[in-house]
Amino acid sequence: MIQTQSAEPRSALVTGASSGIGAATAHRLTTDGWQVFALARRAEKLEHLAEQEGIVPIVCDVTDREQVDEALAQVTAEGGIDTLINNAGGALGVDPVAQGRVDDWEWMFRTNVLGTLHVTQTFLPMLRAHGEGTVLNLTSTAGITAYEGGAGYCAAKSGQHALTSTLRLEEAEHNVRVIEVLPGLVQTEEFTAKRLRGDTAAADAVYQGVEKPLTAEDVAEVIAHAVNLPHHVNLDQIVMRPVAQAAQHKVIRTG
Ligand code: 8X3
Repeated sequence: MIQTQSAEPRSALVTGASSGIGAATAHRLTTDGWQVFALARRAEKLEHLAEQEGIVPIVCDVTDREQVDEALAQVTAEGGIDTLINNAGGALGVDPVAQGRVDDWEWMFRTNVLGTLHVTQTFLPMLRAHGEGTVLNLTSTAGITAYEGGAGYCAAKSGQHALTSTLRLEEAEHNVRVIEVLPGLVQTEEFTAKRLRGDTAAADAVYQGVEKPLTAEDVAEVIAHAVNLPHHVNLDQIVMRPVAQAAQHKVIRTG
């Protein structure tokens, strides 16, 4: 049996930590004894995390390099990290390419791709200096499979997927492992509602009849497993879906 990583205290930065997979990951890691710096854009959404021991909330928009630099200063002052979890991102719109809104595409590229770039570039020197650094990027099955109405999101996640694969090749010589988690259908309070511009009825329909979509906690469990493994074990790419979603186009619905 593989032993999990040593008892040495671990410390992670989690972006997009105010809700969904980010918040669940922050909670999950603290239960394993990690210190977690929880980054999010919205201060009021971070308040509930501040109450949990082991979590240091930091207000930061990952698309703003100056704010990311300020986050680095705070994390440095408070002991640093060995693990970076790039979770911030999201989807906007389900339009076909013919009608896709350029603003939506730009937002998706800024948050998913450039946000990951800003935070990764900023924290890489710290991760290299640690000697056993880890970067975990939360992408999506949309990054490896196209589907109708998904072009903007698929393109952004595909870009983040390519960034992640490249980073793994480049950072191995610095002993920084690079993990990619690619979830399929995950039901969270915000992801689909935001994508569908607040149309909660349409958002509910996405999950209708799917008995058990993945939850944020399911994904957090997998992330925790991957980063708790001994550092020489690199789970390169973890594709995870609910059993009811055999493929992007094949979702089993009951009722
Ligand atoms: C979300 C997965 O299937 O909505 O990252 O594109 S999907």
